[in-house]
Amino acid sequence: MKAAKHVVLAAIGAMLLAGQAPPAAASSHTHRAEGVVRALDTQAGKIKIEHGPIRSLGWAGMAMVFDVADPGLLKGLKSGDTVAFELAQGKDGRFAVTSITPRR
Ligand SMILES: [Cu+2]
Repeated sequence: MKAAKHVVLAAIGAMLLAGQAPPAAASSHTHRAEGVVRALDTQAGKIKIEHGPIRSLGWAGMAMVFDVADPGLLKGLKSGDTVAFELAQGKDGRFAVTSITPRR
């Protein structure tokens, strides 16, 4: 799974940085990205986004499903919307969308 690969890569990165920064720093850091909405699940609080490269995470562009920090963030969004969004890593290592804004 692509999302799982991200978690593994993030964990490796966290280990490499362990000597210089407390692990908690990773969870409070926010990453900015842009992409196109490909699917929405407002009940489950999930969104599939075809995102461009996210340089701050070392991620290539791809389509992937993200958890949403607050299901209310999905209100008014639809498939095909171009969006700017922010990601933050939770304590469980998973990345969740913390803000999302359509660009029409
Ligand atoms: Cu991805």
